[in-house]
Amino acid sequence: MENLAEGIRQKTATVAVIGLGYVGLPVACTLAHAGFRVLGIERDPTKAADISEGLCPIGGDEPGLVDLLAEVLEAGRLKVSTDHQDCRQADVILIAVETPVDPHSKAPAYEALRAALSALGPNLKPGDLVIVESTIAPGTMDEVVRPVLEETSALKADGGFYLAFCPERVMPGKLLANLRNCDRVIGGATPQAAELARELYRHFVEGDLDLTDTLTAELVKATENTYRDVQIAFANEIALLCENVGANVHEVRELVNKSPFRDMHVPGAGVGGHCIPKDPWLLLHGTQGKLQARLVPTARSINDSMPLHVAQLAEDCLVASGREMQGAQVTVLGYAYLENTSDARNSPTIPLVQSLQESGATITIHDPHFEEYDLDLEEAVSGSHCVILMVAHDEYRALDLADLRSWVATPVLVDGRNVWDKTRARDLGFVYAGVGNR
Ligand code: SAJ
Repeated sequence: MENLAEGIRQKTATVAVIGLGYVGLPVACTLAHAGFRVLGIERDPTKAADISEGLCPIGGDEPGLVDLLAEVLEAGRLKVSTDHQDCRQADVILIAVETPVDPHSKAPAYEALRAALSALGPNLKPGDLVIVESTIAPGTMDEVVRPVLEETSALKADGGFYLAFCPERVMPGKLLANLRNCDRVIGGATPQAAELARELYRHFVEGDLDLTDTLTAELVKATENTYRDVQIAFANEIALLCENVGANVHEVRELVNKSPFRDMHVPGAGVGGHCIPKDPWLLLHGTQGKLQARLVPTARSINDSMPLHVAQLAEDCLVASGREMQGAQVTVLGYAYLENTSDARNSPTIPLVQSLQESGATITIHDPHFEEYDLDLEEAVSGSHCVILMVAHDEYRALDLADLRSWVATPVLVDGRNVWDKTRARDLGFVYAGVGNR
């Protein structure tokens, strides 16, 4: 153990990162920038080739990542391949592959995780350190990760190799900043493994590094994202309540948050991304059905219902303007799940568009962060009977409502992210409805 600890302290240890996505690529670049020799293992050959060429597959505004990738490739400290055998050269291996849930059963879909573990196992050497960063259901380190690695490596995780779980806390748009600034939880299969992992994260994490066991660390990550989902669901329910009584939820929220110990989240058109919509199911999966959870699934259903609520607002506004959804031209502003990103994983716009199409509307999607939707805004809106804002991109915040008014055929505006002022919109002649502000 001491040799590896020293190798990590002196940055003479070689690090492999399996999965070069939103989590793996920034980590690989950051470790290479810190001075380590890093092997990036990416099973998608096109993506691996692009990254080797310095083409960053992560779109949207990602401060510093493109330059950092160029720097570490230039310095020869990051090498990218599709071959898991290269892990044989590494002393530390990080796993950052996707861990979705099955859309129907909500059970974890660990295909990518199991594939990475099975490919790594035969290339694991005695004394190596394996760190899982992907968000997983509580119990997965003991029930899946450890058994697969022990079986495929013929080594034991209590001394043969070291095993730890250090969940990522990255967010698109802040990938490198979050890596540096966020506190991190490190769960060790053994205390020694946690210590070794801390040695690694010390090189780039300026936040706290809290050591614990793997089950606690698994629970911390799944719980912190479920906490956010439940908080957002509460805000969305208050938004629906405000619509019923004719109040503005955003004014209510602002004043609620002035009272001590309140931090009401922002209601809106839905919850997307690779994390918040699925991590609650990972959390519940850990209970193996022993707990009859009520709050967490209810929060999920409230947040999943918001895009359909936006569709209903649009229908109501069209009817108020003497039209129907059937045959209407509708323009949807925003395809991403989060503002100023090009990430559409579980985007609320997807179920919205599906619902509108099922009601007979013709849809134009506009989003400057996606090549296929990066249309001229005036053209995308011209002739439209209804404009629905789903994502608060800067481009839409900067839009003058008077211009929008002059472009549309029927002045109907549905604001899913409280970007525009209701009074101004109505003064311009729009039939306006906002989530929580009708
Ligand atoms: N949203 C709301 N209201 C809010 C906050 C968010 O409707 O008050 C919506 C957003 O529009 C988006 C979704 O929820 O559609 C998720 O937004 P997010 O800001 O949570 O962004 P993520 O999913 O990229 O990041 C989350 C973060 N988790 C927490 O803040 C607890 C991030 O710190 C995690 O690293 C990330 O998940 C992850 O990778 O787990």
